[in-house]
Amino acid sequence: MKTTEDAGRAAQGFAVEGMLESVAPYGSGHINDSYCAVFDRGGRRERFLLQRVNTRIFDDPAALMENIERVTSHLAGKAGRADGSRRVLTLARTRDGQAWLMDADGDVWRMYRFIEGARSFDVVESGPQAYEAARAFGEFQRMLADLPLPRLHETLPDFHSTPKRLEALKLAIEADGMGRNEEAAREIAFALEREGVTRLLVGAGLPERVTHNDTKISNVLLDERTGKGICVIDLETVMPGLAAFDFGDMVRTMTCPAAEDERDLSKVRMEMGMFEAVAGGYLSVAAGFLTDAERRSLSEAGSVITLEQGIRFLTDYLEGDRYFKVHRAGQNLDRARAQFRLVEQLEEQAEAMERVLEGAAG
Ligand code: ADP
Ligand code: GN1
Ligand code: MG
Repeated sequence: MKTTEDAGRAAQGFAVEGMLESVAPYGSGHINDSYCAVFDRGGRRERFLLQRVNTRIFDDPAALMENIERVTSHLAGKAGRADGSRRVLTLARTRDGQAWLMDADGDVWRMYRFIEGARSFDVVESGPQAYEAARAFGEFQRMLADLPLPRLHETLPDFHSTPKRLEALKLAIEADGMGRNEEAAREIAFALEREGVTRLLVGAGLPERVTHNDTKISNVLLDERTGKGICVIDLETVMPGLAAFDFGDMVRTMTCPAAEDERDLSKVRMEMGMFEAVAGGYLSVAAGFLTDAERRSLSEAGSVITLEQGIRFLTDYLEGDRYFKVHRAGQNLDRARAQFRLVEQLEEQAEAMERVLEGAAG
């Protein structure tokens, strides 16, 4: 377990002018540990977002950070000079000029300049917010479409291989290592009944492009004053993928007004007006580059990716909560239940979603 003092020591390893004033835990991600580090530069405060990379999950930090360096410098090259530093994450360099450092315990740290006057949301609050977040992720895909070769590293191989996620669930069920199968019997049945759905995206011959792969609403910063989407963050999973992976995770997190672990399932709804906003925002940019097959794949994307996320939470629950951070007992099962409720909603409204996509811009 790392302490805030460890984080403070790591922050000192970066070449930032001024004195480190404070370091405090920040954000609500499920994987890495994030901190806000404040430096005092002669009376002027400068903030940074310091992160300890979860190397249990990302076991090749050099490859991971090489991806992030390539992606951020490509994006920075495209951002206009005015406001450019707010539109792209900027890595702080270590004292010896590297993009990350390893501490004495083998923990890996990196630090970004803090983007001020912007914030992320854990739960979507309005249509315009969904539109802006989706547009920002569309822009992100557009700007990375001409990333020069070589292909990015697959930081987590088969990350969105929904069939493999189902296989992993089956292994967890077979092992029943924590004796939790019985409590999750309904959710297990729900997932196993949908084997066909898991094969709708992967293996369908869709083109590979650079995708973000973790496009939940909390991974985009919106300007506090204008509400505009300004910067896509959390770049760990940026790698080769399908446009539908990103669109599907937007549908999962931007069309439903309930928290990811909501226990009152009557609150877990797919709101058509929000879906229109997500489709409108994303396609306002992506209509310009998607192939016909990619565009058709968007109608199933929400169900597949929401099902996949539910399968992942359920697997982790059965395996003893080893992957996703939990803050209370049963949280991963609650998360899985909420995802599966949303899958039902998406299934019920599939035709209406298709009509929206057919009628959307482009
Ligand atoms: P995790 O992988 O744990 O989700 P993120 O990279 O998404 O970590 O960061 C966690 C939170 O910190 C984000 O939801 C966002 O609110 C905030 N954040 C991340 N990067 C920055 C940044 N450069 N400037 C300001 N806030 C940031
Ligand atoms: C994790 O890091 P964070 O919290 O943004 C996970 C995503 C899941 C998400 C569910 C590397 O994302 O794949 O969709 O939780 N990231 C990784 O909230 O597994
Ligand atoms: Mg995040």
